[in-house]
Amino acid sequence: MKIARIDLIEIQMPLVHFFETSFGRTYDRRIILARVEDQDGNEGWGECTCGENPTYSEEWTDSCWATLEQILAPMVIGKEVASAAAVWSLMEKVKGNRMSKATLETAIWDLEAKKEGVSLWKHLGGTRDEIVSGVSIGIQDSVGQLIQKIRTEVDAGYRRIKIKIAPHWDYDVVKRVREEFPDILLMGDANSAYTLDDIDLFKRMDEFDLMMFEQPLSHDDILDHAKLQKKINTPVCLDESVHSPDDARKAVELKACKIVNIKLGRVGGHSEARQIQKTCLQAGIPVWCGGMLEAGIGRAHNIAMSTLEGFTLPGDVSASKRYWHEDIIEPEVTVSENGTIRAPEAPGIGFEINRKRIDDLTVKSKTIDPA
Ligand code: OSB
Ligand code: MG
Repeated sequence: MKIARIDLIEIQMPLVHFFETSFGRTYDRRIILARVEDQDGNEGWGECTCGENPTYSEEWTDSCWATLEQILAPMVIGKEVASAAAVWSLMEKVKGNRMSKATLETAIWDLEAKKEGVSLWKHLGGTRDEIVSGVSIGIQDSVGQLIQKIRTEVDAGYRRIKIKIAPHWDYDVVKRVREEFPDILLMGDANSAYTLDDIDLFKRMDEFDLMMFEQPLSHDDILDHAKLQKKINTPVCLDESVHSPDDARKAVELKACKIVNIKLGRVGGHSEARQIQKTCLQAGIPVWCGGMLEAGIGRAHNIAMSTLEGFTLPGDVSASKRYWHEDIIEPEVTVSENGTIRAPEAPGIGFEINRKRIDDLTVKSKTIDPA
């Protein structure tokens, strides 16, 4: 297929409720969308999963826009590509910038699946038509509020509760939550807020029987996580530290974690994600799909990836309405009362793009045509 046109679109969308992690609060999202068109007018959509600040990763909205507009889109536009799987190599000489790359790469996977008239999840090789959904609940103003939120999500059917932890919001909070909900699948995500000096705290938290501690230590560390994992019973799960198939291989070899969170954006798109999934499957490491407060297009890509073999743990992909008053896809993502999401049968990502909604939210756009 020939990449004939790329549109970059920035939308701004307020969250229904702020989302707080160890690195701060988000109230409003600034999201870059990519629409890619081939020579026959088929289209595909991707969503950049970066944040508004370089706090989760180095990439953020304005840096991704510049990288996409000035560097990556020019590398892809006008090119004849054998398949979506070949897009990664077009951008390979650019170091890092995986969220920016994933924006275009995932859009071209959607385009290719639509062109072939097949759902993206089947096109990727997915093995199940339903995925199991969990929720991620940010740091709240009080433990009472957190418990109330957890109650709402458990009652809605979500199958795993992830709470954010940070040095002012850890042992005592988890203890209260466990007392209230002794039997739920519960986990804590630290977003890199601790160091090996906190090893005793993690040992003490073993008593809460959590499914995992997600990214307890530095965003770029693997070795210290291996040291921590050796000292505690609760599985360590890596998020921020795994950017590439190579990172995953090293983490597995060093026994830095027993679980991996795969984020499509962080790892650079579907091709790279599939390699990490394969590495983990071979090593017997379960994986799950992490979320980045995505709007509907990102959510739809996450659903497709989550149908791959090895995604055996409930992921972060939850209903659109938990984040948005109105999403940018139709229908919006919904979750059944047993906490599952059905992978759609329609071609590509399987959801309609709500162009009117996108237009209403657009703050800037740029078309890249072949030179
Ligand atoms: O670490 O998983 C994370 C949101 C923003 C940045 C980092 C993370 C998160 C989440 C949100 O936990 C999960 C979701 O999208 O529901
Ligand atoms: Mg995380």
